[in-house]
Formats: sequence, structure tokens, C-alpha cells
Amino acid sequence: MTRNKQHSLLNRADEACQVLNENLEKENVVRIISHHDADGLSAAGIIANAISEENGQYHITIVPRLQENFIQKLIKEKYKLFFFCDMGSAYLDSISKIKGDVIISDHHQPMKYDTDSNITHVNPHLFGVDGSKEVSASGVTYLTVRGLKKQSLAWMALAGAFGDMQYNSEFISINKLIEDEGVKDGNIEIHQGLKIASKAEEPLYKSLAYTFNPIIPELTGNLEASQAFLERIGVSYGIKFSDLGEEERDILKDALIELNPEIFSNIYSSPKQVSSLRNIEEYSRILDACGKNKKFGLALGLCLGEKNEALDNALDIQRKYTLNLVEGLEWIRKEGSITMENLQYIYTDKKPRKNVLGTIGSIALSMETINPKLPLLSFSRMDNMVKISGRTTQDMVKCGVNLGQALDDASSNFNGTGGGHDIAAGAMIEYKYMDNFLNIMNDIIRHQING
Ligand SMILES: [Mn+2]
Repeated sequence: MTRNKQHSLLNRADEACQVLNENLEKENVVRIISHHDADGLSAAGIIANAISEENGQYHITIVPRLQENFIQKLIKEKYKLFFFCDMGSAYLDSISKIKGDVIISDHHQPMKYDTDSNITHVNPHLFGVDGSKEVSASGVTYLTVRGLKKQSLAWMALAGAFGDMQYNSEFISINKLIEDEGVKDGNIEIHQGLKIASKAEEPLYKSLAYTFNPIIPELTGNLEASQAFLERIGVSYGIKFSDLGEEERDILKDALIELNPEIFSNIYSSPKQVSSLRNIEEYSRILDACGKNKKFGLALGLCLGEKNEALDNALDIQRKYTLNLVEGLEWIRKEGSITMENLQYIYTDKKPRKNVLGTIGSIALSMETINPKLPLLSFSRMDNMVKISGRTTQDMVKCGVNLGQALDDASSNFNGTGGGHDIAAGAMIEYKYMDNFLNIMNDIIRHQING
């Protein structure tokens, strides 16, 4: 049964590949629209690389979210093929008005729609494949170019899957298929090791504090606690992990495994990359940092193989981004969240913190810095609007919570937009409605839990 579902998805992706190929043969420039997170950027990178390798041309726009007025602009454009990555499934009505061929390569919950149109809609949910765990947009996009023999891009598909948190001690289903293809092709290598950040760049206590995935309870985001921990176990905190002797590495490994067994696990690398981009999870975090800082051209440049200055800039952005995360986590540790009966929330209008609010929220939730039994809404104010990112846990999803649905329903009451996955979703509304919005969300989640 599972096999059948996966096959149906692969077949639909092959149909998309045919549409793409026909357009490339006619030398049509492909209009690519993708999302600004690591998954969307990886997806854009995959399609851009694939088109380049076929000697085709493309024009990319990266957006934080798809908006109706942007689609209206696209409708007026004269391209023959529009390729939406990591978005589009919720806008089928408007997108169907685009003249020309359309491929949607998305993994968000789609709206119900009769697909008898110019759209080739590739979305795992259409075939009973779970787009929040089994494949991300970069994976779906990889599937759409797989027919052109692009197995060498498998590693980039996994970068997107890591970005969308689809790795939970292993990749499953379609992600696993992609992993296997990449390993076979030699562009993905997997070995066991300690999954701590910046092993060759930062002193060890910083490496521990900068490790966000998997989290290290008590230590993630906490420089002082990391230093104290290393002093306690007798490992030099001031030198880099890569400079530690064998014995200290073993002590460290045992002590960290006690805090979180997942810390010693598979490390995914892409051997053909330069050393600072070789670790696929780090790569994903670099793309994420570029995206959050609106450096889309830089991120795409990396995906297309740019080095030197571009690489230095990207690493610099990631360093600053990491410091923002640490500062943000410290803030949540001190301030906590504001709780209601069925949810909790955090709010900020401060500049660097706004960039990382959703991320620190989900880290704080998984570290249980805040109560994991209440879904979390993070509100960042942008002028008269407020951006909301919702996160909860697998346990709460099992209890009935579906944040994608809840944020979609609640935001539509205020002329806003919202949606996403059951476990992680987003919305945007006018700031003045925030209190009412919270009350409605509180009611919706109560109904979801009480079934
Ligand atoms: Mn995605």
C-alpha cells in the first residue's frame, strides 16, 4: 500500500519532468518561484542546477510567502513554464489563471481542487504520503528532475529535508529513497559521529551551546552552562573539538550521550563540496541563515557552486544568525511564554529577535524550556502586521492538534492568511487583531483536542 502511494507520487513527478523537458527542448525560460527557507532554497537550487545542466535558462524569485498580488503579477508574465517550489498548493484557484504550463512542487497541505487544468501538481498529500515527515519540497523537486538523471543532486534534497525537520533519527519513505540514491551515486556519505556544531571553527563550549539539532538539554543556547558542564567532566572547554585528544573525545561522547542519546548518530556529508559546506545539516543551516537575512542571491549562488567571497559572506551571516539564536534562547529562558488555557505564546517587535522567533520557539519547546503540552504561537510584529509561527509536538498532534488547519481557520476570520502542517504552520494578520486571534486560536485548539 505504502509502495503504491509512493509510486503514484513518483509517477506524477515524472509527468512534471516531461512538462519541464518539453519546455527545455523549446528553449523556454523557466520561471521559478520558491520559498526563502532552507527547504525552498534547496528546491530552487535543485531545479536551477538541473536546468543549467540541460543548458536551459531560468528566472528565479524567492519570496517569504506566496501572496495573491504576486500571483496576479505572474499572470501577466509571458513565460511558458512556471515552476512553484515549496508553495502553491494552497493557491490552485489563482495559479490556474496563469497562462502557460505550471508545475507545483509542494509538500504543504493542498486545497481541494479539480486538477483538470494547466497545472501539474506534485504534492505527496495528494497520494497519501505525509509531506511533513516523508518528503519536503526539495525532495519533491528532486523527484521532478530525477527523470533527467539528476541523482547527483540528491544531497541537496536532503539539505531541504533537514531544514524542514524531517530527520528524526533517520530518514523514512521518499526521503530514504533519495538518501539511497545519493549514497549509490557517491554524493551522500553517512558516518557515525557526535552531531555538534562548528567542530573545526569554535571552542568546544561554544560548539555545544551552538548545537540546536539535536538539542543538548541544559546546554543548547547556553554558553555558561556548556562551559560549566565541560569543566565538570574534565574536558578542555577552550579548544576546538577537532583539536581534542582521543581520550577527551571519549569522555565527552559518553557524557553527551547521557544527556541525549541522539547526539551520537549519523552524520550526512556531501564529499564533493568544499570542507565548510560538506556537512549537509550545516549546509542547510547556512541556507536558512541566508534566507532569514534576505540574502537569497547568496544562498542560490552557494547552491550553484559559488565559492570564495560568497562562501565567506554566507558563513559570516550564519555566525551572526547563530548568535541571535543564542540571545533569543536566553531571552525565552528568562521571560518564558504567556500561557492561555490551550496554548502559549511569545511576542517580539525587536529587530534581530524577530528573525529567529519561530526557530527559538521550537527549540525552547523541544528543550522543554517552556511547557511542551501547550502548542506555541510566536508573534513577530512587522509594521501594522504580525507574523505568526505555530509549533507543537508529535504528542499534541496525536491528541488532535492541527496547527495548519487552526491557523488557516483563525486567520481567515481577520482577512489574514495561514496554513502549513499539523505540527508546524504559519499565518499573517493585522497586529490590531492579535488579541481576538489568540482567543479564537485558543477555542479552535480546545475543539481539536476534544475532538
Ligand atoms: Mn518546505
